[in-house]
Amino acid sequence: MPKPTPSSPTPTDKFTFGLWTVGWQARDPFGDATRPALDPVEIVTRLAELGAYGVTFHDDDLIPFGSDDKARQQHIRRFQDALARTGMKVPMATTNLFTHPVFKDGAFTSNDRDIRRFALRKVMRNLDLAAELGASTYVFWGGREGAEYDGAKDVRVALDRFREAMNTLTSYCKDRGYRLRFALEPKPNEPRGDILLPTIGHALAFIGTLQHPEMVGLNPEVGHEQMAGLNFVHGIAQALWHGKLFHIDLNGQRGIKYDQDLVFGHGDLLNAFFLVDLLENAGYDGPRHFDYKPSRTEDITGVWASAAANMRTYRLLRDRAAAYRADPEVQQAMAAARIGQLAEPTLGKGESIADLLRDRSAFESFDANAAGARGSHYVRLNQLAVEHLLGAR
Ligand code: DIG
Ligand code: MN
Ligand code: MN
Repeated sequence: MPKPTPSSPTPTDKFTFGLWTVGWQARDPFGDATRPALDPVEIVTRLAELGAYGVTFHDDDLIPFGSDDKARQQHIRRFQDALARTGMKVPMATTNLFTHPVFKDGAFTSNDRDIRRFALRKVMRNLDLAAELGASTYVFWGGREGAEYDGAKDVRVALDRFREAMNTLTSYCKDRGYRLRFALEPKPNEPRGDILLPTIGHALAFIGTLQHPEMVGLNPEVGHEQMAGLNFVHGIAQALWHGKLFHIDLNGQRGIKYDQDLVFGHGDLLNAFFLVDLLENAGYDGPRHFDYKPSRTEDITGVWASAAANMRTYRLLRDRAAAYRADPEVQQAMAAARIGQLAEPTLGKGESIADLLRDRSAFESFDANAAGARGSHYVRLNQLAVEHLLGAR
């Protein structure tokens, strides 16, 4: 029987939430808000009570767009007091470059140069606040960087402007000694018909062209890759392989449809199981950040229950994945599937191409039919994972 998972998370689990998640008033393109706005101080307090480690925010989540300096300072001071009182951290911050109509055609890649300059200044101001609050990661989700019509945006030129923005902002941080790393968050579409840097792969390629690529990594979101029909575990594995998993947005998505931002695990649960297995075994030491929306159907009680559900599901999956790896039958099934053999370099130590060409067992006398008849036993291995996930082992 699996050992019971303690019900309450603690800050050592490093669970964090965006202010905009539990604070979402549930307004959508087809309906008004179903919930009242929440005070950031209440969000910090309630999430701390639930066992969270920290909160993250967009500038406008904390300081309403257009606030004067006096109001700005009051909002910041109240937030800092709540952080001090609860011990909650702010590991990540980001900029809202998507709500105000000024950004309707993008921020860094708006066709209007004055809007691009406004966007840069808006980010710079929040980079200052992020550094002041001790954040280590700054996320860039280009939700409005894109187009609905192929003739509206020359993507090559838009990428020039996106790169110019990244180079300007990384230089801004370096000049000020901010120990912030940037994390790009890919998404294929919504709210734009097509968003630039739509997947982990596109973003990785873009990072390689930047002036300070060492400062820029990824903040992949579960549902965003899955909206593109991609396997999130594979994407995270490649992000880790490149050393570029700087942060992560955990949530749930049920197939290729609008961005559902469900509770973590409430979408593809088996993929979530292997994601937690990967994060816990690959040495990812960043926050386990939930970027989700409490469903519009929920009342405020449901909002806090959904926040707790994210953390409990992650902890349950972490325990089930540990039991899976510790299970002798799983270890036997892994051996039968020759999982370990993949880690063995294909060429022997010091073996040259000439050596390989001389090795007749590699080609001339290789029995491809016999090799092709081997079984991989992956189904047995996956069934064991399913049984651990179901608490049946
Ligand atoms: C949406 O998935 C985006 C925005 O909420 C924010 O910019 C980013 C932060 O994780 N995720
Ligand atoms: Mn999303
Ligand atoms: Mn996100």
